[in-house]
Amino acid sequence: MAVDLLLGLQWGDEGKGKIVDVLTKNYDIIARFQGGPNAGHTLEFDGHKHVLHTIPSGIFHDGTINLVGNGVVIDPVIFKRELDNLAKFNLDLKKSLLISRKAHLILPTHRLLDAASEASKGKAKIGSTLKGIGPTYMDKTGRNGIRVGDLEMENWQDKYRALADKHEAMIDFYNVDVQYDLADLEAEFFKAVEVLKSLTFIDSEEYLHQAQQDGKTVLAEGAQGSLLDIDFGTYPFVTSSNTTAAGACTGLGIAPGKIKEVFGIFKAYTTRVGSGPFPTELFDEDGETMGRVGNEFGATTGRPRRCGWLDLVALRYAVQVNGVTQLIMMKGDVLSGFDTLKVCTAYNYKGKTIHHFPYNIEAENVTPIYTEMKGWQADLTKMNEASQLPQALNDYIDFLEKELEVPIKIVSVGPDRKQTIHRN
Ligand code: 2SA
Ligand code: MG
Repeated sequence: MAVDLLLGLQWGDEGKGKIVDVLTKNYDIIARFQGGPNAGHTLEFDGHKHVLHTIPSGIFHDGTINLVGNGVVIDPVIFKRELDNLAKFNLDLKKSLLISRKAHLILPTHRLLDAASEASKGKAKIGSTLKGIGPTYMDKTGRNGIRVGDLEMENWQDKYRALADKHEAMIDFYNVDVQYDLADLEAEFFKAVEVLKSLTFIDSEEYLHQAQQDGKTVLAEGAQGSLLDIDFGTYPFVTSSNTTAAGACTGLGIAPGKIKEVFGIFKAYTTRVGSGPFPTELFDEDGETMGRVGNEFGATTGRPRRCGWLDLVALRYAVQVNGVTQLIMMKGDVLSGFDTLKVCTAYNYKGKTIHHFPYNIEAENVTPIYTEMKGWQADLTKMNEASQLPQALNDYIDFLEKELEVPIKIVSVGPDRKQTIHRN
């Protein structure tokens, strides 16, 4: 019996979907524990490319159970769309996709509130994906939310009406230009709720407890990244859930002592989508090259991602907060062709050299201090064994392992399942 976690260590989009898909064969259950359809997990295999938003990344594996945990927020409309996209695979979703009764629902008005809130902030906007994530978690902690389990009750629509009416008043209060036709949105929502109800709702903490008793293995799949954590991220430019390891305990009902491996996944460089500070961000040709070669566009919104050098100050912080036991490095192939690579190992913070991640990383306080390393030229995308990796890449990996004090066990050299190198 064991629960392992897989988490993004940067600002999201590290490639979690691909790695969960690669690791799935080792687990009986894949569980999402936080976030919602703001996530975009991309999987590529057999020439197909799939983006999942709410559904766990083990869905394409026969015999794997996929669980949407209590910490997740679900938009029935987007969920239905995901299901529609899966239809051609003939999966037995009634059996392989289970949903926690305690997961909260994203209502159409939550999405509208998200838009109104962002519009009211002007230039200071968070850069939200506008999926209603913040307002839904606000209703959860404000004790007003509607949960999946409510859909099994007679009177849930009364609860819905009261909450949606309140939201409309709040939207008016923002006094910004948000156009909508609630009747249309609600028709779509209620139709999607019926589809959601055709799936299996469970008391997921009890289910996971039993599964562990029966010797089953669980992989908890994180969404977004550690630097977007509501507590430890670059607040307020964060998402509204705990994306770090502790979130798996509260988002699934798993006791801390049950967690074994914590897989931390990071890109060989750094990206960020949305607003907020980013010390190693590049505005030059190098940053442009990373974005182009790495195809750095949001999987949910298509927004171009900001790119920059690897930031070991931030990465070390994420490794600490999560208790990472194994590292997985993604997209090393994107750095092929650079003569010189830079890695940020410390910050100049208000004139002093520091090695920890400070309260405020705004550009006026923080300048990255870089170590330069030799780049590699070889095309990595056809490689599948550690012995094939160029020396300069091995040096890069050794340097990171020394700085982070955690082994890098997997190096990914392309989006396909097959482009994955295991190191011992
Ligand atoms: P939100 O939507 O309210 O949670 O946004 C708050 C901040 O969190 C960031 N955020 C993300 N950053 C990277 N990837 C995310 N998911 C999608 C993907 C993003 C996309 O996987 O590609 O398609 O644009 C994600 N979700 C939230 C967001 O940019 C805000 O800074
Ligand atoms: Mg993503």
